Amino acid sequence: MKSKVLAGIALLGAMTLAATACSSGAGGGSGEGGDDTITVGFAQTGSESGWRSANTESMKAAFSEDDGFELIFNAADNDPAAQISAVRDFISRGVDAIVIAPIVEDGWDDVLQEASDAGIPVILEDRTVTASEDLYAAWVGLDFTKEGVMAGEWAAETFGDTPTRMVVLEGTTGSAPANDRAEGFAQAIEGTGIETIDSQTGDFTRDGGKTVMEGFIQKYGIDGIDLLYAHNDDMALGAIEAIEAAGGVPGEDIQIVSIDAVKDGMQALVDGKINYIVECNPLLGDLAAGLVRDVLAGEDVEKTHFVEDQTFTQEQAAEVIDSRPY
Ligand code: GYE
Repeated sequence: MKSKVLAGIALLGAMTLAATACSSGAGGGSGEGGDDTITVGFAQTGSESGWRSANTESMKAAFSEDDGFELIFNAADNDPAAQISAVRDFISRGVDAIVIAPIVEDGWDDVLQEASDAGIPVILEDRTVTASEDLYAAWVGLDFTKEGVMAGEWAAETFGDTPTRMVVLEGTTGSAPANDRAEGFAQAIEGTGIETIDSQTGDFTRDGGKTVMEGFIQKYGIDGIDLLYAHNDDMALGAIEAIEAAGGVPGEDIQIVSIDAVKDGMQALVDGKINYIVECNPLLGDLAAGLVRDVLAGEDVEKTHFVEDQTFTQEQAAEVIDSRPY
């Protein structure tokens, strides 16, 4: 509601500006970069996964020129120091607002304080930080702990008291989704027969998942592993390659539960190579752009904005796979 009203106001503003530009006759020449253009610096994590590609696309579509934005996009290739430098660069360029998808949770206090001192509001999307809430205007994203709980509940129901040897492919070390998905899953499997025999980071990438899974298979053998919990689909997809290369049948010899529900992951679920997927919705662009507009308009916005996720069995995935936008 609020953002709709604001969009109306912005549109009126744009029309006024267009009218002024016309009446000033030739040579206005400022093109799309008129005064009402909102310049936003977006510090993306990198391009580690299918989820990330869908998120970047959603952000670029929402922060488009047609919608009155000039987006300065930076992808930090999963390097926290490079991401902080990108934010410092946005501050020195004097952007109107900064949006960050923080690679890791810690280490944000100084640069967020610098943005605040420069009077530039920061909106976080996707991942969270440990810095004080006072240092950013709002956050929009998913409940990663709940995602872990939902994945763990499936594992608890599937394996119950049966002694089960589980390996875990963790997301990027120090990232909010890796921390929270581990915690939520652990809560949900407490008291079951599931034992974590190994857990290592695959950095949310397909290659990382493949390499780490190869190591697990070498150490425990296909027969020594019953269950894989992958913090995202891409790592599960890499692990599937490793299991197949070692002569195993993913989804049968080793059951797999993962998080994201991107196209390739859903296809593997339909094919029976993954057994269960918890969704993580990457389409956060419109919500982030709405928050930027509201904050710049001086609106009071809620600090945290959770987007709902769902879960998919193999049958459910088969029903929806063709209609999903990512
Ligand atoms: O699950 C993973 C991506 O932060 C929620 O990052 C995001 C995670 C997502 O690389 O695929």
